[in-house]
Amino acid sequence: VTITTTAPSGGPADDPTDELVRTWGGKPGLPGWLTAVNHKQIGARFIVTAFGFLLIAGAAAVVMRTQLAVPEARVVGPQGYNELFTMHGTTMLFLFAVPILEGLAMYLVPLMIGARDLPFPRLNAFGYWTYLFGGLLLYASIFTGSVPDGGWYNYVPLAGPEASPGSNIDFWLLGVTMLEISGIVGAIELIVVILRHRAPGMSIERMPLFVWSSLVMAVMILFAFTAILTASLLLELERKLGLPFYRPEGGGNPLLWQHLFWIFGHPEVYIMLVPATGIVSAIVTTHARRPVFGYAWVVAALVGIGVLSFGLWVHHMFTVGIPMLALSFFGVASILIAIPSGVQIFAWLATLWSGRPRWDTPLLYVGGFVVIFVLGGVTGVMVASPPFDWQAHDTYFIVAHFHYVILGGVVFPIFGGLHHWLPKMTGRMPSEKAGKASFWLFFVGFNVAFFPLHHVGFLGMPRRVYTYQPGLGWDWLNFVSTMGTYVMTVGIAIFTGNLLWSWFKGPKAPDDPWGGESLEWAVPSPAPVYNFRTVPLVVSREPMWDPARPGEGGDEEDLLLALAEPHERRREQVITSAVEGRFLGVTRLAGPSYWPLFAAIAVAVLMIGILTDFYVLAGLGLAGTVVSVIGWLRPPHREAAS
Ligand code: HEM
Ligand SMILES: [Cu+2]
Repeated sequence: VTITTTAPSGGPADDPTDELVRTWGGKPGLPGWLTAVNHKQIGARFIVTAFGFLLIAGAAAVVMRTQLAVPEARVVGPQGYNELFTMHGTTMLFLFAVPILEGLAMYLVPLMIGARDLPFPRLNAFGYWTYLFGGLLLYASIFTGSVPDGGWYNYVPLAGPEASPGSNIDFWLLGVTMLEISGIVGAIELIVVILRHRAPGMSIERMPLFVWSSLVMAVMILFAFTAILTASLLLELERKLGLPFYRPEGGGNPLLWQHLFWIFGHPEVYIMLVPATGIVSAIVTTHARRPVFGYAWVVAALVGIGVLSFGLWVHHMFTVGIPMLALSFFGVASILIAIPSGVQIFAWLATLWSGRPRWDTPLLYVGGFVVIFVLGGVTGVMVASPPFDWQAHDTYFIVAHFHYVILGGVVFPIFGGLHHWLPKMTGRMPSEKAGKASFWLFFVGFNVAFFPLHHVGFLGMPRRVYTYQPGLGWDWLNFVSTMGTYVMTVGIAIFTGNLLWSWFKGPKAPDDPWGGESLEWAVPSPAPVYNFRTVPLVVSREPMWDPARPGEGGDEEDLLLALAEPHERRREQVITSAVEGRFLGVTRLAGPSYWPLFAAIAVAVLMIGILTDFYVLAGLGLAGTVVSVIGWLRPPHREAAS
């Protein structure tokens, strides 16, 4: 492959931009939609679908809080309540938080590192379809009347074949298995693109912190999702074939489930939190208009959290009868993780302090995040101590604690990030007025909804109860909490309305509306399908704040490696070295194809076959998966001919 440096534009007849669109674009219409592989299209689908699931899970939460507003209410019964909290928790974690964060990373990371697409575009499309079908499978349980009801943790033996003979738990295990596959696929894409396809010159210490956080998230997903995938498959084997993995009568051990589950389940919290802090770092840098304070410390904190979080899982099992020494070990480790989290908080505060912060909506959401997350961290240190946990275990104190951490720590940054990056995605600006209103309603409503739950937990109210008796001192606290939930719901509705309005009707966005520092702001809004006309050469950590901004052309510093001559119509992407970001060569990426969609359908058929004990169907699904994968790997003859 010849690498030439060319001027950014040719003559009108040979417009390279146009050729690039034709090289990187997809088919028009419905076929184009079904065969799409571009990282921005797939990323946007993840974001939109996950946001839809947030609204569904939020609606389930509103029903639960309405049921709990007054004692002995009859909005739902005990079985309905079990189903609601199971679907709420499962949807929030597996269908909303992780997919939206992976989707944001899929969308933004290639733009931030100067790449044109993710390294395995068809695999990426497959990841989206498995995610969508996994979610639909989970929700299809509504139509068969067997909605998962074992909590998002599905403890055995209650989730085992004897105590849960229906297919409720099978829906959960098989649906979530598809979501796990999708999560792992996304993680592989992100790891490879970050380590191999950064623009030349972007050494590892010039990577934006959002990219760092995406890398840590992806590595964590690889390990954690493998654990839950294993756990679910073993439980499904126990349920369908009677293999005794978790049943003591056959030599199994129910605690094996808890260990495998929490080896995934604890890191899961940080899988969401780490990229959320990456969003926070990006917003703080841009809106404080200053490079982030203590970059190296923040990177160390991200990596530290990633490693440490795999050593804490037993704090979810402090009450199951663990030896004293292990209790102390896991208690101390749980307290330790507050240190890297604190390092990041200080870095952001120092950046804001020494910068010139502009309190636009994204930065407001960051402010809300800091306040709520610190409160969640304080209660986290409290429950990290086993004797305290023995008291608080399974009470509303825990519900309050983890909603402070995940809602404050994850949803606030995501909302800030959506407001921040939406102009790049849609080419239109959201309304600041509506954004600020949504923030204050969400922030105040959240605290009114969840702060009283700490106290009602101390008064002994257990979690996962569908109702309670009057006169226990819980009544007014629950009522206040439910009112707060309604206020928060209005805030979320305004936020959603603002996004939709701006997407279709908002004023046109400039390329760089906030004066950002990283490369995604170098390209037009919305980003063109090929991202960068020529590959940028990176010489600093904040390329957009360099005297010679990339993409403006003219300067030598600015430019830029052209790939194959555009008229050759090859989807090419540079390969660089993992640490220094040295240019190593060029690779070709696959183009649009139906095969990823077929493969995901086949996987869904396999799952439905297992679910319905219809093993011929399962066999067909398996065969279809193999055929589809062969189809998608076949060399693209037709493409070469054109
Ligand atoms: C939109 C505002 C939210 C409200 C009003 C809300 C409310 C609730 C309620 C009432 C419960 C049931 C408590 C019980 O009976 O034990 C619950 C459980 C739970 N929530 Fe939320 N929640 C919200 C957002 C979230 C978010 C954003 C996440 C995660 C990203 C989340 C994750 C969970 C989990 C994992 C459970 C435990 C489910 C289980 O025990 O199986 N929630 N929430
Ligand atoms: Cu934990």
